[in-house]
Amino acid sequence: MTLTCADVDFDLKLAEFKINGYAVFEDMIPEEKIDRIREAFLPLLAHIQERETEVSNVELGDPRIGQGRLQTTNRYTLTIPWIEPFADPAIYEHPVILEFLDRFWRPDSYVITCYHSNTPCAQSAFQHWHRDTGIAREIPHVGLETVPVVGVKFPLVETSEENGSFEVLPSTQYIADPKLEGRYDEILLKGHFPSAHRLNLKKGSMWVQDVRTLHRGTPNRTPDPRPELVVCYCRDWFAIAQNIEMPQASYESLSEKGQQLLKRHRKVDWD
Ligand SMILES: O=C(O)CCC(=O)C(=O)O
Ligand SMILES: [Fe+2]
Repeated sequence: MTLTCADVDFDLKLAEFKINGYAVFEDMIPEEKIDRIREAFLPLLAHIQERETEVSNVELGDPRIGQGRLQTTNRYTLTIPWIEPFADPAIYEHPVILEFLDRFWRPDSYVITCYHSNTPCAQSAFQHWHRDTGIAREIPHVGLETVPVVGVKFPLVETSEENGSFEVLPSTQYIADPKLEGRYDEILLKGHFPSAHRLNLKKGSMWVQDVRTLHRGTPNRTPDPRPELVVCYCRDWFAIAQNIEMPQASYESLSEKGQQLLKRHRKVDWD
């Protein structure tokens, strides 16, 4: 059984999100759906692994066969194409996620700006501790109570200490001290930070990430990739240089809610 809105204490989940800087929901996506998505994802990953042998900041390629880059050793970043089975309203219009965002922001006040993935593969290493935004550079240098951008993430496999589960340092989303920015690895690897926490997730879980919360990828010590997909949502007044690409016909086939969420898409010709 998958989770419905009636099963969720949203006030509690919002409090977890506001305090910890992330919130996890289990049993959100049926396992068969995740398995179908993983089967479609692995050839895209294989294509990037074969093509991208040098670390790069730029994602190259056609998203339908593989747009992505080698981010650091054996860790890949791919854009997810807006096609089946990835572009599934059961995921990007998940009622629990939309109810959470409606309450956190305001109904109809946010859009989807990206569909992406992070995949540590065998022999990947720790990432540097980082945020997925720039305090001061992108988000103003104040501890904003309500973050304007979140990532909604779901792993395509169970994640564990062995296969490189995501690590967060809870409650760091409000730190907005320019003197600390850029020094987190130096500080966190030296000092005592016992609240660092691994998100060991069941398949079918989704979690919402405040992009400011400090985190890092960890080594995958298994032979199998650990893919996680992320749908980015942001307030509709927030400018961000990200767009989902899709042809006009795909946009027209979306539900009314889908069209509203994807109104910032960029049209492409995929014939
Ligand atoms: O998926 C992971 O383990 C971490 C990836 C990450 O934080 C990033 O690439 O920004
Ligand atoms: Fe990150």
